[in-house]
Amino acid sequence: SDKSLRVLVDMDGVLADFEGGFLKKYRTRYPEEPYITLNDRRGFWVSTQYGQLRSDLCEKAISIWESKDFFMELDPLPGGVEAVKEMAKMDNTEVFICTSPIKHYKHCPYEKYAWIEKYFGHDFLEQVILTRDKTLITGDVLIDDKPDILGVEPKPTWEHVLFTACHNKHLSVSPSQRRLLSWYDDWRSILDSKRK
Ligand code: BVP
Repeated sequence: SDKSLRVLVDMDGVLADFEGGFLKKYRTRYPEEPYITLNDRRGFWVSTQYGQLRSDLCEKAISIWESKDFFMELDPLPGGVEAVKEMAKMDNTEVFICTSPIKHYKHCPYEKYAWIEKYFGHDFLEQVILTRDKTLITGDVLIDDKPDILGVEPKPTWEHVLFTACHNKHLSVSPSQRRLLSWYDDWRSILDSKRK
């Protein structure tokens, strides 16, 4: 039991309130356009559901998270920063924030680093992994709100624990998939169950 546990924690929808930040800025920028309440969100991709509402709303949605200051100004989700800080202080526990930047790279990667520095401090930037393919990253657990995490590696090393979000709360996931309902749920037990 002296082997380190490596925990990968997603950022958008797990630590940073992407959905809430999106809806607020979308409604401010497009006050006359229809929108989807957080309660009515279904499916991981915001752009897809807006495109289904009306085809031109897909690009309007994308314009929101491609704008300067979108990622920087996201609020932290309740309990997340505290949980990750506590996790990082535990014996035999490595924590990495593992997040996929958008391909419109003008602001997003910079602002993700700035957000992590703001809430965790400069030294925590050592723990940041930006990747578009999380299956390539080795770890014991990945806490992520995206239901399907796919990539080039067919057998990732991590167990994906689904973090509950507005878009996935109605999904019936496979019985083998574990959920973390929020950061006030028992993440310590999930970690303990993976320790060797
Ligand atoms: O950078 C985030 C936002 C973006 O995809 C990334 C998801 O990263 P992870 O949470 O998986 O690390 N994003 C993009 C779109 C549409 C693009 Br077109 C979207 O609808 N939702 C979304 O989160």
